[in-house]
Amino acid sequence: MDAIPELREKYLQAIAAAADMDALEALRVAALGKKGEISLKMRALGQMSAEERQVAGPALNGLKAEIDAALKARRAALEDAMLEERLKAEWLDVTLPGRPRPAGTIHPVSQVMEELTAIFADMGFSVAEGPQIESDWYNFDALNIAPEHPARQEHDTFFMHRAEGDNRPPHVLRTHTSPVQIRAMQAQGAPLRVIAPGRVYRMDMDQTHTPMFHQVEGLAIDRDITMAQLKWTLEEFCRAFFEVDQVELRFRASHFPFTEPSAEVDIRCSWEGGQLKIGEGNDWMEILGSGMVHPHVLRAGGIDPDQWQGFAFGMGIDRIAMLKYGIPDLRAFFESDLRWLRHYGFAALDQPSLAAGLSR
Ligand code: 2NL
Repeated sequence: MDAIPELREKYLQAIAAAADMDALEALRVAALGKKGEISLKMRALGQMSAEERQVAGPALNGLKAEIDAALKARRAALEDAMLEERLKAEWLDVTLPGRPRPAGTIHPVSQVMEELTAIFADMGFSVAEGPQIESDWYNFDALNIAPEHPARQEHDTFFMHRAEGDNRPPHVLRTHTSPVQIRAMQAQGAPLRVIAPGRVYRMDMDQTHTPMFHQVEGLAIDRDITMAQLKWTLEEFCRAFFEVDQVELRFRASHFPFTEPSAEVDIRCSWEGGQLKIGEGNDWMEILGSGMVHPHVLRAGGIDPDQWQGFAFGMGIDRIAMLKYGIPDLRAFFESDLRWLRHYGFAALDQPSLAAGLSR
């Protein structure tokens, strides 16, 4: 076995050179463990003479203390180095700007649907929804549209394919959201105040028409509903929707199968330098159709026309979105062009509510 100075030299050198905690622990065991070199030497003190012991004892104790201290110092140094390493690896600049996340936008049609829903909700209308594939009864017959009516013909309406021998009634892609209101009448009876916003389909495709577009219809039924209330409701809607203090509406006599009398509604506006202003000027722009619900239609909805009457109206959502937000081309609405969506889309947190000041 080595003498004390050799042991001292050997362990102090090895400890100083230990590369990690495992190597250090192995050295501790080799020197000071139960069967470690220094422990064995201490055990051997018993066999020595008193004189020998007096020299060897303190020397061994001193060596043990020295090695203990060297182990502790090396452990601390290794721990420091490890921490230093980690800090280097996990370094983080908290002043860097956040990474941009791709965020979608709200389509102008969705935005406008939310806006008009909030406005009509404030006037006591609830939202009704229904299927986009309808029987021809709900889409036409119930609305007093005769079988010979041109709107029914193949060139306007998308008919669902039917296999030979299928005897179910013909079904169509709804050409307006009126059938939703027929269903609302049947399900809820009178009195009733609903709007029906949604997708509708007509076989039409040019600069200003797409085969799918969006419509909102409204229906108010009570014992003594009048056209004056229709006019007030529409004025109030236009004031809130277009965010102007003054609006003026003009009713022009018209004809729809489902209303009698019927009126097309124009709004006072001006077009100057390609800029539309609502509520002022000397132009009139048609924005919707309306009228008093035809007795046949009330009856189809299960409502007695001798007890109840109502007004109804319908307008194109895509068109009023274009007017309000100055969007020039209808067809771009449905092309899913990301640049268009980013330009005309709305932030998800920019949702309308009357409390947020939509109405005035
Ligand atoms: C237009 C004209 C209109 C209606 C829709 C309707 C619905 C029921 C009963 C009676 Cl359930 N009428 N809807 C009434 C008048 C006009 O739409 O030009 N739309 C874009």
